Amino acid sequence: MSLQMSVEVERKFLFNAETLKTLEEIGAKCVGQHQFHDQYFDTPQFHLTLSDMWLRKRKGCWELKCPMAAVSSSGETVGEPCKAAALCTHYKEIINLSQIQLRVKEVVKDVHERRDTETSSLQQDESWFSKMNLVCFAEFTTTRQTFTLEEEGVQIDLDQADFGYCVGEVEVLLPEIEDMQSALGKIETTAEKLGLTGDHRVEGKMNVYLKRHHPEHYSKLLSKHIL
Ligand code: V4E
Repeated sequence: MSLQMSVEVERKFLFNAETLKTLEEIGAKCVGQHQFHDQYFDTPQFHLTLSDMWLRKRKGCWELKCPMAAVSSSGETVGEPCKAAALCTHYKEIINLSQIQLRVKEVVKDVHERRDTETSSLQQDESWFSKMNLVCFAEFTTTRQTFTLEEEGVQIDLDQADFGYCVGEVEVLLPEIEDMQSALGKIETTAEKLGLTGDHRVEGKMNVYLKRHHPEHYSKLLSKHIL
C-alpha cells in the first residue's frame, strides 16, 4: 500500500480447494504469494482495541487501522442499505508514523500525560510505544496468496495464519473521500462471482487468535461489539 491514509473496505470469507479453481474461472490474476509477521500493540488496559483501533508492526512498518466516522465529505450520513454492508468492514488505514502517534496519543492520553514529564523526545525511535505503555498482545505469521480482479478493481487475498486458521478477503482500497457505495457494490459483485453465500460476517484472524489465546481480552471486545 502506498497511500499515507486510505480506507480499506473488505469482506472476509472462508475458502477451500475449489476457491482456486473458481478464481481462475472468473479471470482473477494471481499476483504472488508472500509471508509476513504481524505484531499488534495495545496498553495493558486495552485502550486502543476497546476503541476499535488496531496498531501493528508488519515488515518493519507501523500501521494503524481505526474506525471511520460515518459521515461523508458533504456532511451526510453514509447510507449502507445493501446486504454487502452488513458483511463488510471498513477502516481508515494510516501508515504515516507521526499521524499514528497523534491518533494513539489521543486515545492513550491519560497514560501519556503521566509519562510526558519523564521524557520529552524519542518520537522517531522505537521507544515511542513503550513511552505510551504499549505492549505486544498478539503476534502471528500469515502466508498470503493475492489475486486481482481487474474488471471489478478488487484484490482477493487467501490467508493462512500459522496458528491454523485460513480466511479469504475481498478488498477495495479507497482514497479517503471516495464513494463507499461503489466499493460495496464491487465487493458484492465479486462475492457473487465467487459463489459466496453466507449471510454472517466471517471471523478475521484476530478474532480467532484472541478467542484461543486471550479469552478475557476477546470477551471485553465482544461485550463492546467490537469483534
Ligand atoms: C481485528 C481487526 C483489525 C486488525 C486487522 O485485521 P484484518 O483486516 O483481519 O487483518 P489482515 O491481516 O487481513 O490485514 P490487511 O492485510 O487486510 O490490512 S482491523 C479491524 N478489526 C476488527 C474486525 C472486525 N470487527 N470484524 C472483522 C470481520 N474483521 C476485523
